[in-house]
Amino acid sequence: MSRDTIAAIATPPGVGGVGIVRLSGAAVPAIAERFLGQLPVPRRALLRRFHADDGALIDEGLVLYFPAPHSYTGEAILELHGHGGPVVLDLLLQRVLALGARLARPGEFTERAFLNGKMDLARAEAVADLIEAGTAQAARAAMISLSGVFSQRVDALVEGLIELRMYVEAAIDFAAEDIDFLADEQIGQRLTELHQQLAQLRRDAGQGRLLRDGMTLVIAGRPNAGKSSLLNQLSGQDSAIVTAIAGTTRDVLRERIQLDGMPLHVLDTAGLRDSSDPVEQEGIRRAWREIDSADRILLVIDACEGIGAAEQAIRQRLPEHLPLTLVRNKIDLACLTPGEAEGEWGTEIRVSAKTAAGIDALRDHLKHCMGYTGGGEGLFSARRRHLDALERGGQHLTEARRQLDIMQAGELVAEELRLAQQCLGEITGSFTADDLLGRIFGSFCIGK
Ligand SMILES: Nc1nc2c(ncn2[C@@H]2O[C@H](COP(=O)(O)OP(=O)(O)OP(=O)(O)O)[C@@H](O)[C@H]2O)c(=O)[nH]1
Ligand SMILES: [Mg+2]
Repeated sequence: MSRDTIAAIATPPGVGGVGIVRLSGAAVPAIAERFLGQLPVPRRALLRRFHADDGALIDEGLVLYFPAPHSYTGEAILELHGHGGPVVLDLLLQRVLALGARLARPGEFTERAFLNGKMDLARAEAVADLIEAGTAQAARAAMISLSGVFSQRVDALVEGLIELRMYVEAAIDFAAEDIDFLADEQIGQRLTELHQQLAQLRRDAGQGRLLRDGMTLVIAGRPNAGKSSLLNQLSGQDSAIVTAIAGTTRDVLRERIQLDGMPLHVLDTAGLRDSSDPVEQEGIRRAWREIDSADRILLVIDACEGIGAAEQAIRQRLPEHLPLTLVRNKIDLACLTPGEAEGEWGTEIRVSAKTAAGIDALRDHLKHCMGYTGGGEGLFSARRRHLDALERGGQHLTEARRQLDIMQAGELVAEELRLAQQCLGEITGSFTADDLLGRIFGSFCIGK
């Protein structure tokens, strides 16, 4: 493929011990020869002098040359390691641009690696996630994705879908001969297996996304349940106003905290009740808005009062599938033991936001919900884009099932399988729209 030769400063702006200018493309050997006098020996660090076009010495440093196709991008790559000053690096960059390279766009090196088949799209995204990782856990998960764990699981599912499609399509051909292969148990069984695998992958990817973006946790409940006190305990700060007056909190309060290296966005909201005060009404409206986009909700109740009609009503109104943790607060007044326990709604956490009893158990519970495993083994990073693709893939499998069971329509089953396969292909990039690539790589840093 003939493309421009691109160049960029690959190290961050500012001063540092070393700064790197990187080039990739077909013209790299020619540029290297003219700039350095001769083509460097491949994959060997060599000390060279860097001259301006008038012969003045710009810098002295190491050069590294990777001939195509054995490089990060799959094209010829040259790296110039100079001294890490912005002026020196800019002079080096201007020089190679004058010799025929053009300035690289953000992420263009990695985009070329993808286009040249060096890595699939999910792995390319993991490169950016690794660079941008805000916590050690997130970095580890990104590295696991980068090594191909996520992609392999997607590929295995795609393989399974292809096999099943072939089987269904063969069955359609035989149907002409009056043999009903669609009634074959195997098709339904295999479809169920694939659907389960996809659901598991969707769950794991969901955990991976939480690691990358953090979990948004909304604290909700009736007025005076102790929501603001709980936010203050979790954040370790006196962020929210706490009073004995019901209806204290109106605005949504946000705190970003870390649980063993995992980002958590905790939101305190107005107590939910019927109110005639317009300010409080607005607070309650905002509380519901946050609840609707939360990853998990902490429903706080007063242990002295227990679960009442108000809590039942709140639970009814929660978005379907929104995970919920019941927090029984004020156990210091109700004389309950702190920590995890089984209650009417299943597992609940008993705490005192006043004495901090049970708060560690709540933290452990939240870590567990986010997929914390101590070492972070196995957890791979994922993005919302991937979850959407898995979601849509799952819907096509549901539809395939319906076509099989109710309609006995082989062609439509095969078509749904094909669509599901296409959704999964979007994750690894075997099936992509051009604007998607622009969006993904455009958010990378320059020089990567
Ligand atoms: N004894 C005891 N009192 C608590 C506890 N948690 C909160 N309180 C008290 O309960 C009252 C209400 O606490 P807040 O944290 O303001 O409750 P809230 O749910 O944010 O209330 P609104 O903002 O009005 O919805 C305050 O007087 C707190 O001191 C607890 O665990 N034990
Ligand atoms: Mg409050």
